[in-house]
Amino acid sequence: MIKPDGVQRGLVGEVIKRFEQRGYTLKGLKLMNVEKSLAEKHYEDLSARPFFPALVDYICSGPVVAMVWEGKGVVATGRKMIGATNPLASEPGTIRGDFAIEVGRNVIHGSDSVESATREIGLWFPEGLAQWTPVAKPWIY
Ligand code: RTP
Repeated sequence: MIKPDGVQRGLVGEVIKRFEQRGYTLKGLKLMNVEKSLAEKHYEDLSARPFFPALVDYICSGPVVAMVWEGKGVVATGRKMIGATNPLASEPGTIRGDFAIEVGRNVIHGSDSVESATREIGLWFPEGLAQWTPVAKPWIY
């Protein structure tokens, strides 16, 4: 998910470009405003943390771009491409390492496990995903 600051700063194309160029396949994409209930559900594991109310307000503060990416190792590799939670600890070359300095404005969210991704796809895309016709090119996963 490209968070509101990423959308406001015009980083949508940059993020999509990085995932496409790496070889991942776009399976879902939408610009949307986030209801408080969805943000609270998405981050429910963090509900006891002191920054939770500010985090929910941040996610609801403007449109986000929800995306689903598919391909070999996409969850683990996607997290590497995104960088550490605190952008000051993110390596240059990662999305947060190249574009952010504030943990509370860190541009993008990525699911932290396949199980989380499955849960989050259900939350963010209850309508389901577009269907791809299988392609006979082995380098497109
Ligand atoms: P995300 O879920 O957004 O991909 O981030 P993450 O796994 O790298 O980090 P997580 O621990 O799940 O935290 C979720 C988001 O909460 C905000 N945060 N603020 N003020 C703070 O100390 C603090 N710590 C975390 C960040 O926006 C983080 O991405």
